[in-house]
Amino acid sequence: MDLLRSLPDTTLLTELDALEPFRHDESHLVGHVPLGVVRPRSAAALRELVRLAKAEGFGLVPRGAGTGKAGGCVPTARTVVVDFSAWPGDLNVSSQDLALTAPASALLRDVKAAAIAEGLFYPPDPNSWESCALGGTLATNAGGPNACKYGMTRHWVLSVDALLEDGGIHTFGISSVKSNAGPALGQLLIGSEGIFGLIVGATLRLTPLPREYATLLLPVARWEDLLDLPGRLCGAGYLPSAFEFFDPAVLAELRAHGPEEARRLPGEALAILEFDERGCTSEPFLEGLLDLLGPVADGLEIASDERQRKGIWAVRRMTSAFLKERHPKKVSEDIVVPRSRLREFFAGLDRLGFPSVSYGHLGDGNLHVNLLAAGETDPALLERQLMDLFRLATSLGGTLSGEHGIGLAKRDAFLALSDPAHIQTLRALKRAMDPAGIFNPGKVI
Ligand code: 2HG
Ligand code: ZN
Repeated sequence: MDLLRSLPDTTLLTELDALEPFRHDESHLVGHVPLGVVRPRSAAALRELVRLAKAEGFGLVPRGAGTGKAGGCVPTARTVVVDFSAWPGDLNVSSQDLALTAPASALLRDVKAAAIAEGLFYPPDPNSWESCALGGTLATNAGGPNACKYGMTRHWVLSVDALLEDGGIHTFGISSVKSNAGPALGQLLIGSEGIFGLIVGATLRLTPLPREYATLLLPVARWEDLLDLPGRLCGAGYLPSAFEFFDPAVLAELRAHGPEEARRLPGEALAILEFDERGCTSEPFLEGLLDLLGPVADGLEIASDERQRKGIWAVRRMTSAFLKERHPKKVSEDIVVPRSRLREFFAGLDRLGFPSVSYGHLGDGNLHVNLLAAGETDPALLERQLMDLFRLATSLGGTLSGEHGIGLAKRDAFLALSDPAHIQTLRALKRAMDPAGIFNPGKVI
C-alpha cells in the first residue's frame, strides 16, 4: 500500500516474502497477508498511521515478538501489522518506587534482568519469557508458572502508555501502588489484545527478589493423587510460587520422543513444586511439607543447588516447543478450573473421550489441554471437541482462557459461552474507544 510510504520515522515492509512470517504467531492459525508491516519509531508516526487508517478504512494489528498463542496478532482482512519491535525507550528501574518503566519493544527477559540487577523481581513468567516482548505480555495479560503465587501481568502494572483513536499517546495510572482516582482505564487496556488502543509502554510494579528457592520434583505412582494436592497445600497455608504438572499422556509422549533428559522422567504423572519464601529451605518448613504430602512424597527429589533447579525446570520449559515441533498442527488450550475442582475436571475430560495430553499450571488450575491430532481431525469434530472442553471448564466455575487470551482462536467460543451482557458491554466500550473500528478488528469480540 503506497500511502504507507508517507509515514514518518517508520520502516515499511511490503514484499510478499517479508510479509509471510507476519501471518502467524505461535498458535495454529494462519491469517491474511497484511497490506503492509510498519515499524514505527515515533509518536508522529503513530499519529499519522491512525489518520491514514481512519481515512482509508484499514485496521491496525499490533505485534510484539509474535509469540502469542491465540492469534491476537494474526492479521484479519484489510489490516496493517504494527510491529513495535523498533519502538524507542529505555528501561529504568526506581528502587525507591519499586517500579520499572519500559517500552513495549523491550524483551521480557531484559525487563526481568533489569529488575534483578537491582535485587528486585518482576514475577510474570510466560513460557516464552526469553523471547517475548513486554508489549505482547501486557496486551495479552500473560501468566506463567509464577502466577500461582504472584498473579497475572495485570497485577504488576502501575501505569500504561497507549495509542488511542485520537492518534495521541496517553498515560493511565501513576508510579505508585495507590491510585484510585476513578475506574482504572489502564487495567481495561491490559489483556484487551489491542482492541481498545495499542500499548506502547508501561510502568511495572516490582517486589524484592526472593532469596531462596525450594524446588521439588514430585513423581506420583497414581495420577489422581496429584489432583487434590494444590487445594490441600493452599488449605494448609503452603502457597507454592509454582506448581506445574505433566499428566500420564504427555509424560508418555515426552519419554518416547523427547530429548535425553525427558526420557528419564520418573512417575506415572509428575509435578514440579517450587516455594520461594524466606525459610522455605529450612528443615521445619520441609518437614511440615513432607508431613502434608504423606505417602505421595515417596519418590520426591529436592534440588540441592541452582544447577539442579535449572535442570528440573528445563524439561517443563521445553514441553510446549517440543510438542509443537512434533505436532505442528496441534491445538493447545489454556482452560482454567478452580483448584478445588481439578479432580472433577479430569474425570469429565475422560468422559469426553477424545485423545488429549495435559500439562501446565496445576497450582492455579490453568491447564494446557493439547489436542495433538487436531491437524488430522475433521474440523467440525474438532470444533465440537473444543466446545465440549470449554463447556466442561465453565460448568465447573472455570473459563476458556487462563493466560493466552481470546484473540482469533477462541473468539467464537468466547461469544457463544459468555453472558450476553458481558459481550454487549465490551462492544459498547469498543464503539466508545474505537468508533472507526481501526484497532485489531475481528479479535476477541
Ligand atoms: C506453557 O505454559 C505455555 O508452556 C504454552 O503457556 C502452553 O503451548 C502450550 O500448550
Ligand atoms: Zn502456560
